[in-house]
Amino acid sequence: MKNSPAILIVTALLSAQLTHLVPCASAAAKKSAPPGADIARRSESVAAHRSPEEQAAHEARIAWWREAKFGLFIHWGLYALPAGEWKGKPVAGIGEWIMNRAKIPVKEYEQLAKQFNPVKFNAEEWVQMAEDAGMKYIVITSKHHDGFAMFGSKTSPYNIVDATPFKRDPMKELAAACARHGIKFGFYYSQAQDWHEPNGAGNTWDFGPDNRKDYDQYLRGKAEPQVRELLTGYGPICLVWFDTPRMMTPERTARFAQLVRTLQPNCLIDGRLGPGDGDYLSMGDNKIPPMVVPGDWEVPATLNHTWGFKKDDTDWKTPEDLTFKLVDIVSKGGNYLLNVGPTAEGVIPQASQDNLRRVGRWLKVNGEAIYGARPTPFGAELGAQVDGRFREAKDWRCTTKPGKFYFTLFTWPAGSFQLPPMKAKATKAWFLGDARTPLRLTTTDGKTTVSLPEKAPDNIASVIAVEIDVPKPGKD
Ligand code: H79
Repeated sequence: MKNSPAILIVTALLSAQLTHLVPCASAAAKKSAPPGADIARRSESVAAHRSPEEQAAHEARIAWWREAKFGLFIHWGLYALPAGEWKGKPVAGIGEWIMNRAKIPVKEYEQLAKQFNPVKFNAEEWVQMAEDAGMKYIVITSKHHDGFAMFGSKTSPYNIVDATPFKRDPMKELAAACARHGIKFGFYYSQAQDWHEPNGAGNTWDFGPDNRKDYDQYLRGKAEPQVRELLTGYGPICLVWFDTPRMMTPERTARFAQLVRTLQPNCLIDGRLGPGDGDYLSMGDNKIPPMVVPGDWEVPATLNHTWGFKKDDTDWKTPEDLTFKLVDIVSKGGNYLLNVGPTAEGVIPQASQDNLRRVGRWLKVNGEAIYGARPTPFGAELGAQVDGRFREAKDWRCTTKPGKFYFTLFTWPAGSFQLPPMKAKATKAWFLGDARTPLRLTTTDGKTTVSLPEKAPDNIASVIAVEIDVPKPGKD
């Protein structure tokens, strides 16, 4: 099937908008190149420009993140009030884009602030849920493209403390709750698009085309001062998650990077600030690469089809699917940042909570295969080229730690599991959660199999831990 001109134009616009920071998914599926090769190149180029000093600083601040693997993304803002519907009509697309999709004038959209009163918001409950889900960091929208600050800001009165009946600063409460739970706390901040500001990027319906705006006036007058506020008023911030770097030149990018590096040297910068200076590569939204990707990278993803709450979107990914995606991403070397969209009352939809907690219960038993784990040394289990197209395989995934392999089985084999060909010798095997019961290992003709019971011990996926004896060079 050929792509329609409309789709091609949208694709071109999106890839232009996310210039070299977010890999283009369609390129990964191109016929001749090995799958994932272009993404691997982009990932390596993130680190390429760093000086040795910068590289050392980067290594120090990203160490926790490499262990963490699994984080909670929260999209919360005024858009939770219309929740995907404007003037009685559903508005297609992601919920937090409603102002743009329905071309709502600033004067009208602003009125939402007067009704925003999330009395059911409870920071402790949100952070407890993240902990129950096995997530190690939280990233929340401090300001999305609509320009509304969800924190008390001295820079602009268009913020939750000054413009709503709620009057509280939920970011202060979340920062405190995260500190109590030992969960890292970070901010999403839309640095480029700001549909509330005459000189911010994106609002062409009120303010005309972006190329006629005084963009630096907006950056210096609002975005940079607000990022400063976020990095000085909320304790240690683990990460600032910038997005959609429209019109972000290297000079503008460097201004934000310098602000972050000066105020909080341990704070990470995601891969969407602008050209250069990110600590890791951000994959496209919901885009899981087909192969192992070297370097540091993250997949930001939704539980349904929207980031901000939409009342009609109840198409939830199952706990089984979420667990597969988590293991899949970790086995390819990445982190998974998984989103919830709380309601305007301040409640995380029950289905999101239930599904995330189910993943958390799986992690309680099997987390050893995830936290701090390195990617698969094999790769054949991920899939293969069939008729010039990459066909994904989903039977099992492998993650590793020094001296150990973890095989997570999503399809239960009859009788035994054959280990992939390896130089190392497998010396011991057991199920995570049952380390005291050894599984029998048999080697014939150089092939090692693990004997399995008839029934899988875990309803979602069982993990076989295998201890290996790596041949030391120069011995035997
Ligand atoms: O914050 C979430 C999204 O709002 C943000 N990134 C994640 C983490 C994001 N900003 N832009 N995009 C994602 C790409 C946007 C694409 C679309 Fe559209 C928005 C497709 C449909 C609505 C723009 C407007 C392109 C077509 C119509």
